[in-house]
Amino acid sequence: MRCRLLPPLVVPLIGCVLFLPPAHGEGPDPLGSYVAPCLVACPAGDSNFVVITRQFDGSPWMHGQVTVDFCACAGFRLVTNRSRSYVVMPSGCAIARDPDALGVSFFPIAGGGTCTQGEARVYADGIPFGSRAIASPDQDGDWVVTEADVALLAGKLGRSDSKGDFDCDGVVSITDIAIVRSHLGHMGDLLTSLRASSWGGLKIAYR
Ligand SMILES: [Ca+2]
Ligand SMILES: [Ca+2]
Ligand SMILES: [Zn+2]
Repeated sequence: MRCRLLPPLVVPLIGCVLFLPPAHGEGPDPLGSYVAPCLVACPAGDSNFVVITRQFDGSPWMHGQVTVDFCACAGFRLVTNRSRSYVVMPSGCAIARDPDALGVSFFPIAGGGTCTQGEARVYADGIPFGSRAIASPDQDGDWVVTEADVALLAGKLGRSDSKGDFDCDGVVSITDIAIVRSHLGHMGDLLTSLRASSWGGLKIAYR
């Protein structure tokens, strides 16, 4: 309506564009957004990985999906036995969700195992937002956190192995061991855990 008040020759030049509402499709800004430095994934899904997406003007971005992609990490497996606050993509190795009104995406990632190589890759609207090493208290990937996982981590003490660095201080320390111990007994679910275990592990479970 306000366009009609302008001289006819001026309208095509400056157009009604001036009066359009601000485009909310400005897009997510990788540099102005936040991706948590640590990615911890327990089979029980009790550790939150957070991504906060903002547009280039600093306002929250929530106009598309945020994705965490584990497909480059063959040793890590998502637990997909029940619904969570994110959806598992058809590939089975990536998860996604819509940010909330403040641009915040919480991912209580349920999974186990470690990467022999590769990291989790984060995207917003398909735009790369960086990658993160995966640290799972389930170090051996059988979807149960046991003393065997603690023993594996103990073998990494003093190393800069990001797969065993749960507090992101750059080294595997007794603090990381304590964090894994706090997850002892956590599992995806009993049936999937038993299926993932070797037959020997199965016999031990029923002993
Ligand atoms: Ca385990
Ligand atoms: Ca550490
Ligand atoms: Zn846990």
